[in-house]
Amino acid sequence: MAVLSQAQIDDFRRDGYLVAPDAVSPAQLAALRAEIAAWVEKSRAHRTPFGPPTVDGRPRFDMGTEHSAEKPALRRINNPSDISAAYLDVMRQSRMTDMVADLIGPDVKFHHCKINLKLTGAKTEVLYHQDFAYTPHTNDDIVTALLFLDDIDATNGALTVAPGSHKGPVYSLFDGDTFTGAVAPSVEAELLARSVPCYGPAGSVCLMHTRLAHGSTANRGSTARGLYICVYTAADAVPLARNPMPSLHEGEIVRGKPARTARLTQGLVELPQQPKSASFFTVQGQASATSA
Ligand SMILES: O=C(O)CCC(=O)C(=O)O
Repeated sequence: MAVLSQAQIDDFRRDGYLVAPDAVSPAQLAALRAEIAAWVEKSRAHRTPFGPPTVDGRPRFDMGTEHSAEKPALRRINNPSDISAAYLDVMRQSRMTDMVADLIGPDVKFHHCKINLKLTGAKTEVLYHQDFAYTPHTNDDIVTALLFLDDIDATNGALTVAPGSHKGPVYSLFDGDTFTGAVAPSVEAELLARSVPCYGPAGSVCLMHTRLAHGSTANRGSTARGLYICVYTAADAVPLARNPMPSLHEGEIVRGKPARTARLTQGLVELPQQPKSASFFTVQGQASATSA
């Protein structure tokens, strides 16, 4: 049964994104937020990124350099659906998943997920990029669903997006031979000039086309900003690069059935470099906490 209206689907196709309210039930939202609170508490005992490790052996929890026991700066949890029943449930079984199926279904496959947290005082920012350049596939029927774990407004580091950029080029994330994980500064300036912010109450979701250019600034407000970010693809979109964040549930069909064929879109894609660190923030030049 369709959850999104035709007008919302048309908006997504035109703009490359859509913000919709009530993507999870109040009980689901409360369970997600309770996990976050517990993980933030746990991070106080750690000086450097920590486990339980991800499928490929990297730390699951990453903190910014400003992290301390008194003022935690936990900024990333990799594939929370691998370690939390609440996050797994929302990934598989929520209005958010139904909305994604309305956009790229009926057959939908899970790729990976993560939480990006900006606690108050956190310096974390996200430089402009398109997700497709990190996760190229045989076609671009791919949606990044960014679920708001907190109320997001003009003060706390909202996501900003460049409407319509999903119909333009896929920008390089390289500076010469160096993988920077971000578009060139001149491209970012041009994208920022035509960007709009995505605000909304906790429980809303921003559904973003994989080629939409986006980023976000640091949290300068007095409330935390958390996003639960799930990447879903059409079942017949097949990865052209190793998953930057492999998950126990990678490839799981969350709606419909598996594909027998891969659908190919013509074109050239630049292949990303795979991160070795706990999160892409380090690739974008923002070091993790150290014990020094
Ligand atoms: O955390 C954010 O503001 C943006 C997240 C994002 O761009 C990403 O993880 O690809």
